[in-house]
Amino acid sequence: MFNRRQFFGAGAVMLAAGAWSKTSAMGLPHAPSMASADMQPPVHPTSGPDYQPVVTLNGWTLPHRMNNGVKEFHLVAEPVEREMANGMTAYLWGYNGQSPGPTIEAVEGDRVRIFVTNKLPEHTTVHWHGMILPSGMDGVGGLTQPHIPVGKTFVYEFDLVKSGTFMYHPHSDEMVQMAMGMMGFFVVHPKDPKFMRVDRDFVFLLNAYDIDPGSYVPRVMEMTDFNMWCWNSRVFPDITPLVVSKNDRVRVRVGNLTMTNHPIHMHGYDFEVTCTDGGWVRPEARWPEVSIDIPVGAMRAYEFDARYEGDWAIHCHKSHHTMNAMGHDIPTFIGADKSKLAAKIRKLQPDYMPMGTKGMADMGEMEMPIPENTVPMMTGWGPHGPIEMGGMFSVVKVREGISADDYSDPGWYKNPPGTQAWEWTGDLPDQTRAKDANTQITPKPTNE
Ligand SMILES: [Cu+2]
Repeated sequence: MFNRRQFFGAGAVMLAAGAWSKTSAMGLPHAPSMASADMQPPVHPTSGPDYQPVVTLNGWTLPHRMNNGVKEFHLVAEPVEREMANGMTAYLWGYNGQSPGPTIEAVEGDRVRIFVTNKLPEHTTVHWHGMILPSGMDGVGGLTQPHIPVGKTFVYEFDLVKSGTFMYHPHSDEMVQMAMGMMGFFVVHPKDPKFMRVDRDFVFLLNAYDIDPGSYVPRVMEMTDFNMWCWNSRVFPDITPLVVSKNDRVRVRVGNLTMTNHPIHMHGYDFEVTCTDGGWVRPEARWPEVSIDIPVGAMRAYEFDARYEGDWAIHCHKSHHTMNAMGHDIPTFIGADKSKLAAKIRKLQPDYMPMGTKGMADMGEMEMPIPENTVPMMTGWGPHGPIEMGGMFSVVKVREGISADDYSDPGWYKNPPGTQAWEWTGDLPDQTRAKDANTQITPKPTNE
């Protein structure tokens, strides 16, 4: 066991010893594990102040127990198998069976005691990003505590002095452990149930991996060239839709633990940032947005009133981030005449099809043969054809009369007659620009 004196400092030993012996008497809290990558229903409070619980896209909330007025949680850092999409599983590191770890929810004013058991093959710690707490609880291995050795359990205990949206992740071999998926959300609800109350509250973390198609383990040394752009270690078309009842007040909390910024864009609405990982934004300090840049190592929460029914896209506006694994070395062939080349290649490989001469849209439509354990670069079918997206993309589905705890997919929106883009079937005026759809934009070769 560790030396309690190192942990709490000499002055606090007596108090801490009291707290510790009570805890020991109860033993470790249960550490539930989640096998599913499906979004789990919100967990309403059973004691203390009321709050609107969050839902974690393709995730879940960690249960707790009460021990003499302290909320106790048990995180287990361990290797996990995460289903990133139907047909693709990644071998990651996470907490309690999944990556990201479960969302921790508590209330401003709570005292929390969080047990962290290390079942990784190397040491770890947990840092509570954005929390106001004693230095010795900050989880920086080597600086504020010894690293948690393999097989050991450490205890973090502190008061939640402010409400807001925080994150947790290791501060111990951080590059590797975060590249392997170790992260989670920590939501502290306001003590006043009426303060900043919403009807639906969604949370997700932006994370990125470099996983070669057909393989299972992320390349942890990658600095910039990631190929799996995820929300909660999940990619489109298998990210849970954000289901909302018309006229709900909705909050979306987005944390960024990737190595680049992500401008998150939501269609159909304008909205305001109401919270960062630093705290709530005063009403007079907010301004309207339709895209919010989420900086690296930061959280932004925005809110809107769901006045407009429909299926509204929500996605990262960096278009390479709405793609799944792809070969980054593919040259651009738009406008290139590959017919002669295709004929030559077909002599060697009869099935060869030239790709990308008119853009890449054909990739969304074709069921291309792909290696095992990967997902197509762009995919997903909507009610009107291929959606041609991947990665950081989902749909906000606003419908009339969805009951409070119902987050099940209502299917595709049926646009009322006269409110959907239609095809012009009358006369077409003379085309003054490209007369021929196959116009080549590369110079014709002169020496063939
Ligand atoms: Cu992005």
